[in-house]
Amino acid sequence: MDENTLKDLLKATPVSEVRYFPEIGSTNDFALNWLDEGAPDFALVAADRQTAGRGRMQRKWITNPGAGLAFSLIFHLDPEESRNAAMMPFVAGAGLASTLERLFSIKPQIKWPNDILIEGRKAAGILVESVWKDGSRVSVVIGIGVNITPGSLPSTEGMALPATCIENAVGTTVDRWSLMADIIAELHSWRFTVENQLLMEYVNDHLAYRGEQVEILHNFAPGVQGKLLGVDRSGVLLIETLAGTVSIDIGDVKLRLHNH
Ligand code: BT5
Repeated sequence: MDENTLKDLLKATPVSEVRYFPEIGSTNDFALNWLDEGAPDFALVAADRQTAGRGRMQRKWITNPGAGLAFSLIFHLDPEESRNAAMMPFVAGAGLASTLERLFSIKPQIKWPNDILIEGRKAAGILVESVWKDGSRVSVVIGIGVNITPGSLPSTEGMALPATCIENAVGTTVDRWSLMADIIAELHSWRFTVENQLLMEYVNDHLAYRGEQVEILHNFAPGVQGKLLGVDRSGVLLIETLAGTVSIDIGDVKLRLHNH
């Protein structure tokens, strides 16, 4: 892949500008710097390989060369989007899940707040980072990593969830760059649903562990346990506990199935 070919491939999408790198530290880091230097709305940074790919809370995201997708989209937020910025991980999650659902007739799951699972295995991760000005969020960088070929799978050491890749999950070869163009186009349409019911309904319909007993860990300490009810319109997770319904904010929390 090279930048001009990628630009051609993305012509039919609303992407405004493209930066492509055969190798980069992290596409999110580049996008955050580019924002500082005036990157336009819906600009894209993509790479074949990341050497310092990031997850949430200082975790690492592995992007092996020739095997996956690693890209970041820049959104300048209007006031309505700024108010609903907590929904941005779900805009990305819905964009990913609905594209995979349409192209491959599978039903991916959105694991709150930022993973895409196929049959319980992690196929993609999302990292949304915000830029604030005068107390409000003015832009976000939406980073997306997707495992495409078996070569994208990281070693299992220290993994919280088993991983999978799209090719193993659907049983065919996949053209990763045209898949990226499809995901971007779909994500763009979900962007306009941040304030309506549609996005929340889609997320709840695809929510992993819904109705199951889960545990929320805060800074790895045992925390809230209960039945996962769903996500509300502000992106908050609702858990039914013995003491009533508890709302969980994105923050530094981790969701896992409760195995007792
Ligand atoms: C995420 O974090 O899942 C968000 C990943 C976002 C990656 C994209 S790639 C483009 C952009 N640029 C970046 O630098 N980042 C974004 P989290 O929920 O914290 O999960 C991280 C955990 O997922 C790690 O601790 C591993 O256990 C696991 N992991 C790492 N690489 C993986 C992979 N390729 N496939 C499946 N699991 C992986």
